[in-house]
Amino acid sequence: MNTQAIREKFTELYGTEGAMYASPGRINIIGEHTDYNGGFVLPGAVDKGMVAEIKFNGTQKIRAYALDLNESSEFGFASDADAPKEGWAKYIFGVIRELQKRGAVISEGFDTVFSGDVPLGAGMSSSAALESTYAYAMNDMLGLGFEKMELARVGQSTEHNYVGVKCGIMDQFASIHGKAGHLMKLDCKSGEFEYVSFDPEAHGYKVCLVDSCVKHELVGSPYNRRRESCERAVAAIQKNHPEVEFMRDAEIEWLNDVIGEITQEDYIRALYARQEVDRLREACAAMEKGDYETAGRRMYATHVGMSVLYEVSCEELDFINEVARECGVTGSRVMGGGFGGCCINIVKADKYDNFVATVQKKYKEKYGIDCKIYPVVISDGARKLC
Ligand code: GAF
Repeated sequence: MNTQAIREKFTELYGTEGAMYASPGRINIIGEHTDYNGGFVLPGAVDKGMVAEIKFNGTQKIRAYALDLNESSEFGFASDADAPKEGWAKYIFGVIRELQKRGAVISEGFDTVFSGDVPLGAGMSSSAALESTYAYAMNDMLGLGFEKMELARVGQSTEHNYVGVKCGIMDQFASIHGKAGHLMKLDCKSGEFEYVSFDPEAHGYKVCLVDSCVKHELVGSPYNRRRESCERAVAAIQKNHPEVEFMRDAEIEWLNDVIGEITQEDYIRALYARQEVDRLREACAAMEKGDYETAGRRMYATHVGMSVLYEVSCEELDFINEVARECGVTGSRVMGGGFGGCCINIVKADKYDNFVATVQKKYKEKYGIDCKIYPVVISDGARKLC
């Protein structure tokens, strides 16, 4: 990441140097849209993320500079009325406000420059990386003493209350907790998680993302409507089974029992969410035995569910998924929130080069766009750089 350029800009703007913090984006092998349904997810942090240089400035203002956009923003942080106009600055503002709501005393503002190499809108959680960078940095610089999970919740609440996306916990969790060479199997209902060693190369596989370069936009988008559909299905099921808190808790028969009480759309959304909970369990069990082929079949099934039932894929991602299937890729599916972004692929090492060349060629022929390939390197989570 471009720490040199951040430092130069920081010195130019503020005439001094600050501390540098970084947080990564994430991949997710399987378990999509399960986090806010109380299910499991299987993310890992990646080698792309956000870096920020920060120094307290003795004023009541935060002066922020987004290096990649060449934009600045200056705002107070005493109340929600101080919210900045710039969309990107709302993430920093939201994190500070959410820390304050949890009792943090932030007595002065700071100067900051940040930059990132997580592709925006690719479903790799650039926004969570930004939130995690500032949440982690403030906790460290001010000695606030928040647990890592609480820092993840600070980022999630920022999305809910200052950005307008009713996201689950996966992205911020992964960005904060990431560990090189490991995935994290998180139970999003209990908050319990375990690190799972992930070394596909040792099993003869490679993992890459194919970025459709079609932008997804979660803000004010159909993402929240998917969540509301699942919540309505849960409310209907609760009349017969009050113990059901999330779709994860429901049997599919219980969902079928209320089919006449909810819309067809709510039904297929909830069905996907419940099926995905099982698919994750099956894929995890298979991968623990080194059976990537079974895990890969579950990934394809997830893609179908996300495309047909949850309707968060798009023509371009369906095309990439189909090319993957034709090339004998072991597992492939749309990753993250959807509505564009990346397909994640687990590929046998000897099929990798052909897949990459074929998908690039066919995608260009069909859509006139160069798709991007990101080899997946599972890396550490939020940290201080210097
Ligand atoms: C987005 C959200 F931010 C996550 O919480 C998660 O729901 C994901 O979409 C889908 O699994 O990245």
